[in-house]
Amino acid sequence: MKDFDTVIRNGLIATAAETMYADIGIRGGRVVALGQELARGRDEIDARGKLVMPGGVDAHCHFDQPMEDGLRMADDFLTGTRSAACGGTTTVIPFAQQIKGQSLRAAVEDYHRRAGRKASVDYAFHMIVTDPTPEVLREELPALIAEGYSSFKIYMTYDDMKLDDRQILRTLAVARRHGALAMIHAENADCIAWLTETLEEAGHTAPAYHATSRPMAIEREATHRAITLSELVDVPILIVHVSGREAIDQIRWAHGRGLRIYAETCPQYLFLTADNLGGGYEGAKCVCSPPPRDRANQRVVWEGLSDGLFTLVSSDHAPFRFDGPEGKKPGGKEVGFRHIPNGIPGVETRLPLLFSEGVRTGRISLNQFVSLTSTNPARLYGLHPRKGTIAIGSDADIAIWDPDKEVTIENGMLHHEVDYTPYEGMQVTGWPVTTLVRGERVWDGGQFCAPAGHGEFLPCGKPEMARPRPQDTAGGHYVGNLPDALAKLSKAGGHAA
Ligand code: DUC
Ligand code: ZN
Ligand code: ZN
Repeated sequence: MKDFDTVIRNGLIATAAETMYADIGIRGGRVVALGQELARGRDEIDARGKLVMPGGVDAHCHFDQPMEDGLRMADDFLTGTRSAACGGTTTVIPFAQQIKGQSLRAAVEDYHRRAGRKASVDYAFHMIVTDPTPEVLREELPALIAEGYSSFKIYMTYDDMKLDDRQILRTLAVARRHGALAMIHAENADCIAWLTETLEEAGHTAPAYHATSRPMAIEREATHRAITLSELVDVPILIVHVSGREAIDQIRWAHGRGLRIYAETCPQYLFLTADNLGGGYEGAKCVCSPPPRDRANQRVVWEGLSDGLFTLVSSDHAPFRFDGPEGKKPGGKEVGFRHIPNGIPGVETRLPLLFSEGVRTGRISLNQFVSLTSTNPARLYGLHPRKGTIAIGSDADIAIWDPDKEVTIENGMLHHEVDYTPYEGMQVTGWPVTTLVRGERVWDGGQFCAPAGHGEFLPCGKPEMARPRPQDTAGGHYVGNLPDALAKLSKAGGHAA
């Protein structure tokens, strides 16, 4: 009997912590040996001249999320995870969205039905809390956190999803008490509503005005407010899809005060600008929120990646067809920017874009690349060390890269169901040539080759990174364990948080 199911030889392994030449022995879907001249495996992969990295963890993507009437996401768990695998990503974390009036558990159960046995890479769920009723906050959310849904997103905008500040505080208090990580979409809803009305009154409804209706200032204000709410409750939060300088300034300010504010950015804020929303209705292809900014903001986002301000880079893959009545042309019509579904595809291009423009140009190191795209998201969401690293005992989720492969991105080569990519024609160097999920090849030699339904659901642990600091090490400016104090009060018959 062979010692190993698979051995990957002669590659240069890069993890978040180190870079080394070693062979990897895989058995039963896990890494069981790292060393030189390992015994032969049933399957042998020669990675000479290649980079061997942990598969990507895309911790912010939207697949088959329930939409308002007439709209539908182009990717479900089958096609979304296929696209992920072909771009070197081995774990995805999409969102189980609570519809207002629905129980959170019903939303999670519905999302499991949608996932079915369709996925080819492993997946966990974040929740989206849109209706934090007393029942949801007291019973459902704590129970679901304990069962492995240990992160949730809160929106400060979108009429059907937004929470007001008091609701956010109450929900953050639950995150603190039960060890969950809250992700915040930070844009000011009332400012967007007023700017949208004003633009419409002036007849400005083309896609380009989507960016005008959501300027940097409204993201800056909401980012600062989210930081303040997190400070009041004394719980770490993650600001998702940070788009530029003014939001980054707020996060740097918070870090200067010792607050644990994590930050995520996405390729659209590094590679696109608001100009991509121009050019007539074609601009609808790049309508997403927050919108891409300008070149000066791109540079500031790159600096934030280089100097460690950002914890992770996710795709925010939100797939809508351009030429389709369920996508960017609702009912088959070109509509005003208010009615264009927000979101762009990117689960397959996230890693190659960042590798090419980040690592190959020297803006970030190879180890930072692994941290930002795999190890940190796994740690942030309670999946590490099973995911996000190459170590003895970890799942054999591995992407083997040809670092010199030159690729011109075209939608025809991608594996999503969207009929365009915002990155059409961009030239990149470096692409994953083989992807393994728990030791099985899912992408190899230019072919998607995952066994049907190979992807497994991953219950998430309570993330260490979300753990509130003990009271005695918190700075003098903290309110302190206010939720705990309130819990004591409520036990004594007082008012509950
Ligand atoms: N913005 C979001 O908040 N979610 C999905 C896509 C988008 O553009
Ligand atoms: Zn968002
Ligand atoms: Zn999103």
